[in-house]
Amino acid sequence: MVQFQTPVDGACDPAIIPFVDQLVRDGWCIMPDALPAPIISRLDDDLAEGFDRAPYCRGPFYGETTKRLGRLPLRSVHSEALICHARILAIVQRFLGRWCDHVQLNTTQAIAIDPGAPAQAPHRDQDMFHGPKGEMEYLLNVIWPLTPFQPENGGTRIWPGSHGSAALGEAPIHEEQAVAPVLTPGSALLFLGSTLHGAGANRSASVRRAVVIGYSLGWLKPYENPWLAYPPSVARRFSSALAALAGYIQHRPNLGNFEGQCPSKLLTGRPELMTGPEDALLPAQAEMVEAYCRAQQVPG
Ligand SMILES: O=C(O)CCC(=O)C(=O)O
Ligand SMILES: [Fe+2]
Repeated sequence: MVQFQTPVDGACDPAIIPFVDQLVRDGWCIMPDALPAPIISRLDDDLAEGFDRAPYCRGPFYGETTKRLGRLPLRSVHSEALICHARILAIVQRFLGRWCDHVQLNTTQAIAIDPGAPAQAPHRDQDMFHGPKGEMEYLLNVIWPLTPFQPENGGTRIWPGSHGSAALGEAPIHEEQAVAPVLTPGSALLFLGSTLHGAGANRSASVRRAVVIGYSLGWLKPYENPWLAYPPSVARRFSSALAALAGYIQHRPNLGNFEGQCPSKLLTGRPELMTGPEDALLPAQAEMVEAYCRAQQVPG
Protein backbone atom coordinates (compact mmCIF):
# COMPACT_ATOMS: atom_id res chain seq x y z
CA MET A 1 0.00 0.00 0.00
CA VAL A 2 1.55 3.30 -1.08
CA GLN A 3 1.40 5.98 1.61
CA PHE A 4 1.35 9.06 -0.52
CA GLN A 5 -0.10 12.39 0.55
CA THR A 6 1.65 14.91 -1.65
CA PRO A 7 -1.18 16.91 -3.24
CA VAL A 8 -1.86 20.23 -1.54
CA ASP A 9 -5.29 20.49 0.01
CA GLY A 10 -7.83 23.15 -0.77
CA ALA A 11 -10.20 24.15 -3.52
CA CYS A 12 -9.31 23.36 -7.11
CA ASP A 13 -10.88 22.96 -10.54
CA PRO A 14 -13.06 19.83 -10.04
CA ALA A 15 -12.08 18.68 -13.54
CA ILE A 16 -8.56 17.85 -12.35
CA ILE A 17 -9.66 15.65 -9.44
CA PRO A 18 -9.87 12.31 -11.32
CA PHE A 19 -6.36 12.89 -12.73
CA VAL A 20 -4.96 13.87 -9.33
CA ASP A 21 -6.58 10.82 -7.75
CA GLN A 22 -5.12 8.48 -10.35
CA LEU A 23 -1.67 10.05 -10.04
CA VAL A 24 -1.82 9.58 -6.26
CA ARG A 25 -2.97 5.97 -6.59
CA ASP A 26 -0.99 4.74 -9.61
CA GLY A 27 1.71 7.37 -10.25
CA TRP A 28 0.45 8.05 -13.77
CA CYS A 29 -2.65 8.96 -15.73
CA ILE A 30 -3.83 9.75 -19.24
CA MET A 31 -5.59 12.98 -20.17
CA PRO A 32 -7.48 12.16 -23.38
CA ASP A 33 -8.17 15.02 -25.82
CA ALA A 34 -5.99 17.41 -23.84
CA LEU A 35 -5.40 19.47 -27.01
CA PRO A 36 -6.86 19.38 -30.53
CA ALA A 37 -4.89 16.93 -32.71
CA PRO A 38 -4.24 19.59 -35.43
CA ILE A 39 -2.14 21.64 -32.96
CA ILE A 40 0.00 18.59 -32.27
CA SER A 41 0.29 17.89 -35.98
CA ARG A 42 1.50 21.48 -36.64
CA LEU A 43 3.99 21.13 -33.79
CA ASP A 44 5.21 17.88 -35.34
CA ASP A 45 5.62 19.65 -38.71
CA ASP A 46 7.63 22.45 -37.07
CA LEU A 47 9.98 19.91 -35.51
CA ALA A 48 10.55 17.90 -38.71
CA GLU A 49 13.48 19.93 -40.00
CA GLY A 50 15.18 19.92 -36.60
CA PHE A 51 14.87 16.13 -36.41
CA ASP A 52 16.21 15.77 -39.99
CA ARG A 53 19.30 17.78 -39.13
CA ALA A 54 19.85 16.43 -35.62
CA PRO A 55 22.57 13.88 -34.92
CA TYR A 56 21.69 10.74 -33.01
CA CYS A 57 22.17 10.76 -29.24
CA ARG A 58 25.16 9.09 -27.68
CA GLY A 59 25.08 6.70 -24.77
CA PRO A 60 22.70 3.89 -23.88
CA PHE A 61 20.38 5.98 -21.71
CA TYR A 62 19.52 8.59 -24.32
CA GLY A 63 19.72 5.84 -26.96
CA GLU A 64 21.99 5.71 -30.01
CA THR A 65 19.06 5.32 -32.42
CA THR A 66 17.20 8.18 -30.77
CA LYS A 67 17.21 11.90 -31.57
CA ARG A 68 16.39 14.59 -29.03
CA LEU A 69 15.71 18.28 -29.52
CA GLY A 70 15.56 20.84 -26.69
CA ARG A 71 14.40 24.48 -26.53
CA LEU A 72 10.97 23.70 -27.96
CA PRO A 73 9.52 27.23 -27.57
CA LEU A 74 12.15 28.36 -30.09
CA ARG A 75 11.31 25.59 -32.53
CA SER A 76 7.53 25.94 -32.62
CA VAL A 77 5.02 28.52 -31.40
CA HIS A 78 2.65 25.62 -30.81
CA SER A 79 4.76 24.31 -27.94
CA GLU A 80 3.32 27.00 -25.66
CA ALA A 81 -0.12 25.34 -25.79
CA LEU A 82 1.48 22.25 -24.25
CA ILE A 83 3.75 24.04 -21.77
CA CYS A 84 1.08 26.44 -20.46
CA HIS A 85 -1.82 23.96 -20.56
CA ALA A 86 -4.06 25.30 -17.75
CA ARG A 87 -5.43 21.98 -16.53
CA ILE A 88 -2.01 20.35 -16.50
CA LEU A 89 -0.49 23.31 -14.67
CA ALA A 90 -3.27 23.02 -12.07
CA ILE A 91 -2.39 19.34 -11.57
CA VAL A 92 1.32 20.16 -11.34
CA GLN A 93 0.56 22.84 -8.77
CA ARG A 94 -1.40 20.32 -6.74
CA PHE A 95 1.62 17.97 -6.50
CA LEU A 96 4.51 20.42 -6.31
CA GLY A 97 2.91 23.58 -4.87
CA ARG A 98 3.38 22.43 -1.30
CA TRP A 99 7.16 22.41 -1.68
CA CYS A 100 7.90 25.62 -3.56
CA ASP A 101 6.77 29.18 -4.14
CA HIS A 102 6.08 28.34 -7.77
CA VAL A 103 6.94 25.60 -10.23
CA GLN A 104 9.34 25.92 -13.15
CA LEU A 105 9.84 24.36 -16.54
CA ASN A 106 12.28 21.50 -16.11
CA THR A 107 12.35 19.97 -19.59
CA THR A 108 11.14 20.73 -23.07
CA GLN A 109 12.32 17.92 -25.28
CA ALA A 110 11.18 16.25 -28.48
CA ILE A 111 12.21 12.60 -28.83
CA ALA A 112 12.29 10.52 -32.03
CA ILE A 113 12.92 6.79 -31.62
CA ASP A 114 13.95 4.90 -34.74
CA PRO A 115 12.73 1.42 -35.74
CA GLY A 116 14.94 -1.18 -34.11
CA ALA A 117 15.67 0.91 -31.01
CA PRO A 118 15.92 -1.19 -27.83
CA ALA A 119 13.85 -0.39 -24.75
CA GLN A 120 15.27 2.43 -22.66
CA ALA A 121 16.48 1.44 -19.20
CA PRO A 122 13.60 1.90 -16.74
CA HIS A 123 14.30 4.86 -14.46
CA ARG A 124 12.80 7.51 -12.21
CA ASP A 125 13.36 11.06 -13.41
CA GLN A 126 13.54 12.30 -9.79
CA ASP A 127 16.92 10.60 -9.50
CA MET A 128 18.52 13.56 -11.28
CA PHE A 129 18.00 15.41 -7.99
CA HIS A 130 20.13 14.43 -5.01
CA GLY A 131 17.73 14.71 -2.09
CA PRO A 132 15.54 12.54 0.13
CA LYS A 133 13.03 10.47 -1.80
CA GLY A 134 9.66 9.04 -0.87
CA GLU A 135 8.33 12.02 1.07
CA MET A 136 7.89 14.55 -1.70
CA GLU A 137 7.73 14.88 -5.44
CA TYR A 138 10.43 16.85 -7.28
CA LEU A 139 8.85 16.89 -10.72
CA LEU A 140 5.96 15.86 -12.90
CA ASN A 141 6.39 14.92 -16.57
CA VAL A 142 3.94 15.08 -19.42
CA ILE A 143 4.53 13.08 -22.59
CA TRP A 144 2.64 14.26 -25.65
CA PRO A 145 2.68 11.69 -28.47
CA LEU A 146 3.33 13.23 -31.90
CA THR A 147 2.76 9.84 -33.54
CA PRO A 148 0.38 7.19 -32.15
CA PHE A 149 1.87 5.22 -29.26
CA GLN A 150 1.58 1.43 -29.30
CA PRO A 151 3.29 -1.15 -27.10
CA GLU A 152 5.31 -2.32 -30.13
CA ASN A 153 6.44 1.04 -31.54
CA GLY A 154 8.37 2.48 -28.58
CA GLY A 155 5.43 3.90 -26.64
CA THR A 156 6.42 4.95 -23.12
CA ARG A 157 6.34 2.13 -20.57
CA ILE A 158 5.10 2.88 -17.03
CA TRP A 159 5.27 0.78 -13.88
CA PRO A 160 1.98 1.48 -12.04
CA GLY A 161 2.34 1.88 -8.28
CA SER A 162 6.13 2.29 -8.46
CA HIS A 163 5.96 5.87 -7.12
CA GLY A 164 6.16 7.64 -3.76
CA SER A 165 7.47 5.43 -0.98
CA ALA A 166 7.47 2.47 -3.41
CA ALA A 167 10.43 4.20 -5.07
CA LEU A 168 12.60 3.59 -1.99
CA GLY A 169 14.96 0.64 -1.85
CA GLU A 170 16.32 -1.59 -4.54
CA ALA A 171 13.26 -3.59 -5.60
CA PRO A 172 13.99 -5.64 -8.75
CA ILE A 173 12.33 -4.44 -11.96
CA HIS A 174 9.63 -6.78 -13.21
CA GLU A 175 9.31 -6.30 -16.97
CA GLU A 176 5.89 -7.94 -17.01
CA GLN A 177 4.50 -5.30 -14.63
CA ALA A 178 5.03 -2.47 -17.13
CA VAL A 179 2.11 -1.01 -19.05
CA ALA A 180 2.53 0.67 -22.45
CA PRO A 181 -0.59 2.76 -22.98
CA VAL A 182 -2.03 3.18 -26.46
CA LEU A 183 -2.18 6.93 -27.08
CA THR A 184 -3.12 9.18 -29.96
CA PRO A 185 -1.77 12.68 -30.67
CA GLY A 186 -3.75 15.22 -28.63
CA SER A 187 -3.75 13.06 -25.51
CA ALA A 188 -1.22 13.51 -22.73
CA LEU A 189 0.50 10.98 -20.49
CA LEU A 190 1.25 12.38 -17.04
CA PHE A 191 3.51 10.71 -14.50
CA LEU A 192 5.28 11.66 -11.30
CA GLY A 193 9.03 12.09 -10.94
CA SER A 194 9.03 9.04 -8.65
CA THR A 195 7.27 6.76 -11.16
CA LEU A 196 9.38 4.11 -12.87
CA HIS A 197 9.16 4.43 -16.66
CA GLY A 198 11.13 4.40 -19.91
CA ALA A 199 10.69 4.43 -23.67
CA GLY A 200 9.72 1.02 -25.06
CA ALA A 201 11.56 -0.88 -27.80
CA ASN A 202 10.53 0.23 -31.28
CA ARG A 203 9.71 -3.05 -33.08
CA SER A 204 7.69 -1.24 -35.77
CA ALA A 205 8.77 0.08 -39.18
CA SER A 206 8.22 3.76 -38.35
CA VAL A 207 9.76 6.40 -36.11
CA ARG A 208 8.02 7.07 -32.78
CA ARG A 209 7.95 10.78 -31.98
CA ALA A 210 6.89 12.56 -28.78
CA VAL A 211 7.37 15.72 -26.79
CA VAL A 212 8.21 15.70 -23.09
CA ILE A 213 7.26 18.74 -21.05
CA GLY A 214 8.49 18.48 -17.46
CA TYR A 215 7.85 20.75 -14.49
CA SER A 216 9.89 20.80 -11.28
CA LEU A 217 10.11 22.55 -7.92
CA GLY A 218 11.03 26.18 -8.55
CA TRP A 219 14.15 26.08 -6.37
CA LEU A 220 15.83 23.16 -8.16
CA LYS A 221 18.43 23.32 -10.91
CA PRO A 222 16.35 22.53 -13.99
CA TYR A 223 17.31 19.85 -16.50
CA GLU A 224 17.36 22.38 -19.37
CA ASN A 225 19.20 25.57 -18.41
CA PRO A 226 16.50 28.16 -19.10
CA TRP A 227 18.61 31.32 -19.15
CA LEU A 228 20.99 29.84 -21.74
CA ALA A 229 18.18 28.24 -23.74
CA TYR A 230 16.08 31.42 -23.60
CA PRO A 231 18.27 34.48 -23.00
CA PRO A 232 16.42 37.78 -22.41
CA SER A 233 16.57 38.71 -26.11
CA VAL A 234 14.57 35.53 -26.82
CA ALA A 235 12.35 35.39 -23.72
CA ARG A 236 11.22 38.97 -24.43
CA ARG A 237 8.92 37.47 -27.08
CA PHE A 238 7.37 34.98 -24.61
CA SER A 239 4.02 35.43 -22.88
CA SER A 240 4.45 36.37 -19.22
CA ALA A 241 3.27 32.86 -18.19
CA LEU A 242 5.87 31.14 -20.37
CA ALA A 243 8.62 33.57 -19.31
CA ALA A 244 7.84 32.91 -15.64
CA LEU A 245 7.97 29.13 -16.16
CA ALA A 246 11.29 29.62 -17.97
CA GLY A 247 12.96 31.29 -14.99
CA TYR A 248 12.04 34.95 -15.42
CA ILE A 249 10.52 35.31 -11.97
CA GLN A 250 11.95 35.42 -8.47
CA HIS A 251 11.31 32.43 -6.27
CA ARG A 252 10.63 33.91 -2.85
CA PRO A 253 12.73 34.59 -0.86
CA ASN A 254 14.97 36.30 -3.41
CA LEU A 255 16.07 33.24 -5.43
CA GLY A 256 16.96 33.73 -9.08
CA ASN A 257 17.23 37.51 -8.84
CA PHE A 258 19.19 39.79 -11.17
CA GLU A 259 20.91 42.59 -9.22
CA GLY A 260 18.39 41.98 -6.45
CA GLN A 261 15.44 42.52 -8.79
CA CYS A 262 12.96 40.23 -10.47
CA PRO A 263 14.61 38.99 -13.70
CA SER A 264 11.33 39.63 -15.55
CA LYS A 265 12.39 43.28 -15.57
CA LEU A 266 15.06 42.35 -18.11
CA LEU A 267 12.29 41.48 -20.54
CA THR A 268 10.50 44.80 -20.55
CA GLY A 269 13.20 46.73 -22.40
CA ARG A 270 12.89 49.47 -19.78
CA PRO A 271 16.17 49.60 -17.85
CA GLU A 272 14.84 52.50 -15.78
CA LEU A 273 12.68 49.91 -14.01
CA MET A 274 15.88 48.42 -12.60
CA THR A 275 16.09 50.10 -9.23
CA GLY A 276 18.03 48.84 -6.20
CA PRO A 277 17.75 45.36 -4.71
CA GLU A 278 14.32 44.84 -3.21
CA ASP A 279 13.03 42.24 -0.75
CA ALA A 280 10.98 39.45 -2.28
CA LEU A 281 9.90 37.54 0.84
CA LEU A 282 7.21 35.01 1.61
CA PRO A 283 4.40 36.51 3.73
CA ALA A 284 5.54 34.76 6.94
CA GLN A 285 9.10 35.96 6.41
CA ALA A 286 7.99 39.53 5.71
CA GLU A 287 5.89 39.48 8.90
CA MET A 288 8.78 38.18 10.97
CA VAL A 289 11.13 40.88 9.67
CA GLU A 290 8.52 43.61 10.18
CA ALA A 291 7.78 42.42 13.73
CA TYR A 292 11.49 42.53 14.55
CA CYS A 293 11.83 46.02 13.09
CA ARG A 294 8.77 47.23 15.05
CA ALA A 295 10.15 45.79 18.29
CA GLN A 296 13.44 47.67 17.74
CA GLN A 297 11.52 50.94 17.49
CA VAL A 298 9.73 50.59 20.89
CA PRO A 299 11.11 53.44 23.03
CA GLY A 300 13.21 52.06 25.89
O1 LIG B 1 10.60 8.74 -24.77
C1 LIG B 1 9.99 8.21 -23.83
O2 LIG B 1 8.98 7.54 -23.97
C2 LIG B 1 10.51 8.38 -22.42
C3 LIG B 1 11.83 9.06 -22.34
C4 LIG B 1 12.32 9.21 -20.96
O3 LIG B 1 11.70 8.80 -20.03
C5 LIG B 1 13.59 9.91 -20.68
O4 LIG B 1 14.39 10.10 -21.60
O5 LIG B 1 13.81 10.28 -19.51
FE1 LIG C 1 12.45 9.58 -18.14
